[in-house]
Amino acid sequence: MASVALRLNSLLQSPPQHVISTRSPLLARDHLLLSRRAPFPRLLVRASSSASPILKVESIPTKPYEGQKTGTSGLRKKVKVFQQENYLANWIQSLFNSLPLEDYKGGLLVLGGDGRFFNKEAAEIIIKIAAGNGVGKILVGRDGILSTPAVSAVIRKRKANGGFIMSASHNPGGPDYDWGIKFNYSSGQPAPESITDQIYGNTLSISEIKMADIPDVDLSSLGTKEYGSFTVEVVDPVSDYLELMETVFDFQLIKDLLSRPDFRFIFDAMHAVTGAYAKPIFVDQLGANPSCIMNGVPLEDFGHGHPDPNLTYAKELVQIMYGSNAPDLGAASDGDGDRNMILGKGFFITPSDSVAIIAANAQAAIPYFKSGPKGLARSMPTSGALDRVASRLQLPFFEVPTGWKFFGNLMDDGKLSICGEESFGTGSDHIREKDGIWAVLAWLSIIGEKNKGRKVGEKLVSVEDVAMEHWSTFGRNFFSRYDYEECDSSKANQMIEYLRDLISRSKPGDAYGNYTLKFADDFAYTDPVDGSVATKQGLRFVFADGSRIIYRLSGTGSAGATIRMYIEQFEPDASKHKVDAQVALKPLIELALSISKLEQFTGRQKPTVIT
Ligand code: VG1
Ligand code: CO
Repeated sequence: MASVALRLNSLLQSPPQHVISTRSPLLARDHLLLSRRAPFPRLLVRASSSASPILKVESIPTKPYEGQKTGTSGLRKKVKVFQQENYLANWIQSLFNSLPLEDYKGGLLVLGGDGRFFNKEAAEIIIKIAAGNGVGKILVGRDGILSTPAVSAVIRKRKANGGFIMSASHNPGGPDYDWGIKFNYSSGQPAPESITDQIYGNTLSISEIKMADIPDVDLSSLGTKEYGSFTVEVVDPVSDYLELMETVFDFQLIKDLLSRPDFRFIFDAMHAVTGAYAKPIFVDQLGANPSCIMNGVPLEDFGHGHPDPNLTYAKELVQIMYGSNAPDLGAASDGDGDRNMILGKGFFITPSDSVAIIAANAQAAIPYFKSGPKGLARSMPTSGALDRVASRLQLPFFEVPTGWKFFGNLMDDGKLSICGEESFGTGSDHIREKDGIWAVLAWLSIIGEKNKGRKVGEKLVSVEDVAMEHWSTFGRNFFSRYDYEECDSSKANQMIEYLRDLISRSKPGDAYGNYTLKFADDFAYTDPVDGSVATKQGLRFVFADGSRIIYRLSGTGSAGATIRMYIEQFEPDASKHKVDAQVALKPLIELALSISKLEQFTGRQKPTVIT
């Protein structure tokens, strides 16, 4: 690979006989004519029969677009925005312009996505630009499918230089909805802000796209295609990921649970990417009944759904789990398979509790953690339930800003193995992304372990029992999040500025209703590994009894502004643990609405989603 890289390198740097300055109609026709001949790629790219391959690269002039700034997780916009001429190409080329040459020249990249509308066209654009910039090989999931955790797993297993994920995650898909692109680095983690800021800078001055003149690649069948010095390999989207899961979990333990006649499991793939993983993993490997998979076929528009596994958007599953004769464990995952929701019979596990419960039980139930987790971490707005587990298990603990990219350094440095976000994200250092299927397997392992040896007819330890037992040991952190989606941006910003000003004037000891302020701030984080600093990561009001109110603007939306309001209060008294979170938190929620004057600023009387 290295010598090919060098040759390609010098070719790309050497002038024009191999480089055509613009696309011409003649070229397009040539392209068509040639593509009917076999084997087309060799004809086009081999200048001679010698071992020295030449890939024809076009230089396409382009103009910058405004607003290609990466948010919490990748660049997300409406499909129609991405369909503008060169919009995606500009961003991809700007990415290559931002990476050090040695990170991709002659190197290996991975490409996959959640199967949403526009992925097919996007994959072809990305492949051609990767080839045009001298990438040696690209591994693509069949039909362009790879979940976000699977991309991370493939990057790590194949020692790739990085990878692209074509997904707007939990945002809806289809011609009128959202599309997105994320880039992950060589340990499989989302690109850090130092890179995404550079990409954004480059999008503002881009003038040229380097695109290889190769035909569209057929991504529907497995195998390798060579285009001179550039290779495309279409891989099975499941096998590397499944292999990894087998090393993390005790599959026999889960099989034993799933084969019990007194245990029923249901998984809602929400017509999103985990549809491709659910049957091979839960049914074929773990013996679950095929009828346990709902909405298992990935669709370009997620069946008109909003592939966000929460109580509002996964309502079909929620109805089943709260209905009569509900299964024992219900789970769902989002568009790109990195989020998860866990439900028991008529019982919702908040993601903040889920990560704490997984961490507390990991050593007993999951072979990957047989020596115990190295450390625990959560995003700032996630409840403090995990902090209590860390302190009891005497583990290093970290609080990072919202977004999975902040966990990667801690994992690479051996400081962290289990972490989570309140936004239905849970995961570990087996990869560098949150992982929906992993979380479901973790819960199946915990329930399996707790019921090991129980005879049919004996009462099983339920999801609810596990949560109650956890709360009686650690206390309960009541938590809720209110989302106000698609607010008017300027009004949402005014509210945030108003709160910033209030914070600058606040001091410890101030009274807020019945609560006494401990401190209020705008969360900033210094990465303990590389010293990088992230500021303005959420406005916090922390009270003397540990209760918290947090406000942030979402960085993943594609229209208007989404305000997120997070509320948390600790309750040590076990006799109060069964209270509904909305009831327990009512006074604090009212205080949060009044402090922020949210209704006054936005005109919204009700949130769009309550978690
Ligand atoms: C949201 C969540 C955040 C998560 C991010 C990406 O970001 O709050 O915790 O990491 O989505 O998740 P924001 O900025 O909208 O609050 V995913 O599943 O979209 O990759
Ligand atoms: Co996601």
